[in-house]
Amino acid sequence: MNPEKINIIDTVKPHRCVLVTGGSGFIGSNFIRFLLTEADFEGIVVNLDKLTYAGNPGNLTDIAETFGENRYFFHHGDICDKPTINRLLRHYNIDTVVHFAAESHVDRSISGPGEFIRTNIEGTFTLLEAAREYHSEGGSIHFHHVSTDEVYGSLGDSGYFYEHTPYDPHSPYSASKASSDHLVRAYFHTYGLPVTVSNCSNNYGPYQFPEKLIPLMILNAQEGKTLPIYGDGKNVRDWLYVRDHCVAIWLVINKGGIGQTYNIGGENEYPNIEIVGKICTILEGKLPAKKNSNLGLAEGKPLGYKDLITFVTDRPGHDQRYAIKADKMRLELNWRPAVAFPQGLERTVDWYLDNPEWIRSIRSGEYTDWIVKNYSKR
Ligand code: NAD
Ligand code: TDX
Repeated sequence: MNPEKINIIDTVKPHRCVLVTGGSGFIGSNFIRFLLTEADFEGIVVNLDKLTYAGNPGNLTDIAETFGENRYFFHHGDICDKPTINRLLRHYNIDTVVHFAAESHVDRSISGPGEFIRTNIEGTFTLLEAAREYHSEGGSIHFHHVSTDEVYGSLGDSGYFYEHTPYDPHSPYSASKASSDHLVRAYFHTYGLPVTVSNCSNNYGPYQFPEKLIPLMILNAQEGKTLPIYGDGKNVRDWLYVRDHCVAIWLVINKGGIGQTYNIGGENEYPNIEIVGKICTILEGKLPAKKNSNLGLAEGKPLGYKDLITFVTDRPGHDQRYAIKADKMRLELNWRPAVAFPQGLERTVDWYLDNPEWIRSIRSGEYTDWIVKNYSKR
């Protein structure tokens, strides 16, 4: 039996229609694929996505072909647009909202925090207001909010983040996510809106936009570009394979306590420099640098992928270490991450090597043309 196959049939509530926000992004698209192809779920998925630079309908082309017009519906829209959300909730009889939509990249939040405040705080508020009204009219709804461990701040060499760890966000991104978490819990306490919240560690896997550490390093190395390491490279992150995260979210929605928060971690802590070293080693095995014409063989050029590593100025306010103790997930919901890091990282490298067309489309931004093609006719 495949140990990664988790049977949650006995736990599934009779969901009919799930609204996924940000379903064209990295985790959202993996979640929709999991729900429609692997989970014990027979309902409908509605994906509401604004298709920012990070949202790509190409992440779900196969899903749209297989389930479109039947069990998968895409709506191009903004979570700050309340009339649209009101219409979707009622039209589809939504009973579950899984809220992924966000501005998600810390570096972008440092150079331009405004959009983070708008989408992550105002957008979550708008969704909550719409859900509250729908609920007060008798609509049965469960609101699951997807958040991050960055809300807890930074750890030293020891210790872990627990659900009860006080919030101490340091970047505009984490401050905006912290604010949205508080709003979600406030709607539970004040209005009785049925909510759950999950805070997870760094995800990795297929379809991640190549601005985040792992895909950026895979693509840069493959293309013979420098591998920029912020500061001394000793900052530590805990890595969670995206499918493990999707399984955990679905368990929380089906078995989690209403009003409860669950921390989801990968049990995979590594300093950044080690991660980049591992990526270089895997790539050397699959596409030896000496045979990669992007690196060049001329004198003075790099000999191997590790020679591309370049230490650069540190990220302002760079959190030192994140680490989650996922005891509550383990003890209450019997969940543990199934994918070991070496296996997950190799799978991820393979996926990026095997999908040059996806990378080309992401790089060209041509998926934006998809919006024009599909929506200008209206
Ligand atoms: P992502 O940046 O890959 O995708 C975000 C998606 O949201 C995109 O499809 C984008 O088009 C959409 N979006 C942005 N603004 C929108 C708006 N105003 N209205 C509708 N759609 C909008 O993000 P991700 O990495 O998949 O993260 C998903 C969620 O998980 C986020 O809430 C993030 O904070 C959280 N999270 C991510 C990680 C991680 O490692 N990636 C870790 C912890 C938590
Ligand atoms: O080029 C780089 N060089 C580098 O050293 C990049 C892009 C990152 N880094 C470092 C910064 C971090 O210590 O690598 C680490 C990981 O960076 P990111 O991939 O940007 O992730 P992080 O800042 O940890 O935040 C991520 O995890 C929590 C997601 O982007 C968030 O959405 C999530 O909430």
